[in-house]
Amino acid sequence: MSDEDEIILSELDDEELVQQMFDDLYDGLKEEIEEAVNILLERGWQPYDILTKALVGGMTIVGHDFRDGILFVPEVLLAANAMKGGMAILKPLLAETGAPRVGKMVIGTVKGDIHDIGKNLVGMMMEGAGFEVVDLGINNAVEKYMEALETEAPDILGMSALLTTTMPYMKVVIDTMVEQGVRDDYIVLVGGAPLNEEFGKAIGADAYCRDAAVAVETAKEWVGRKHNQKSA
Ligand code: B1M
Repeated sequence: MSDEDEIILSELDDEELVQQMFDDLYDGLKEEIEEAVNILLERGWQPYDILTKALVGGMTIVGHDFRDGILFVPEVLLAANAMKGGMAILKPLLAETGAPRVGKMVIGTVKGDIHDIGKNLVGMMMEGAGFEVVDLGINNAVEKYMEALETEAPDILGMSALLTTTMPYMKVVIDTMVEQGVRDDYIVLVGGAPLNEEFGKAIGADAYCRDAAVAVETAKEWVGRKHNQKSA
């Protein structure tokens, strides 16, 4: 196919379209990603499947090439921007489950870290599962978390970190909660690509969540436990 041959997204079958989305995400083509998301929705795809199979799938490829020095920060930013365009379409649909309010979570990326795609995804999925979510954004110092815990009184504190250099900051927050005598008032969940279960335990979090779906399941389980304790 020559460069001038334009690809008509709506003429591709599902598999070709998802492949094309991987390419478009890689190239940071936000409008194309938005169009493709809408096409898949029209074809009856579940929002969650579009998110995980097409968008997260595409971002994984970007991640590998970023790691291997094939892509650089400006390209990855464009890819992230395209992904956010697709996520913005899916967000209200994921939240539309009409689930009863099951709890409240404050979530933010830790100090020194500006990665927010994973955190946003967790927030969206939590909202979709009926949680109220207060998003503190990126680069949060301990004071910001402590203030939010006091003013928002959530059930859960969620922290995200994508860098090996920023993940230790989660311990700073948890240690401060302990010092101020409020650690046990909240469920603390942590996540982000470089973390693992062992790290979660070592810093004193209640649980490490591998992905957004696990975050929702873990949050439900812990909030259920907390309510049972209160009523016992
Ligand atoms: Co960054 N970056 N980045 N980056 N970036 C990584 C993380 C990296 C692994 C890439 C690599 O080298 N392979 C690497 C870290 C290496 C390390 O620390 N060991 C890296 C680096 C080095 C950097 C910079 C230092 C690069 C530089 O400047 N030289 C710089 C740091 C800036 C800073 O934060 N101070 C940087 C910058 C950037 C961009 C700005 C270009 C961009 C961020 C855009 C944005 O977020 N708005 C970016 C991106 C996009 C990435 C990769 C490619 C993709 C991250 C992502 O969005 N993944 C990433 C490579 C990778 O992870 N494969 C990389 C998709 C997302 C859905 O997954 O975030 O893991 P994830 O979230 C998952 C789970 O982890 C979990 O659920 C989510 C959904 O399933 N989860 C939680 C996450 N948070 C949770 C919180 C919870 C629960 C679950 O709370 C309850």
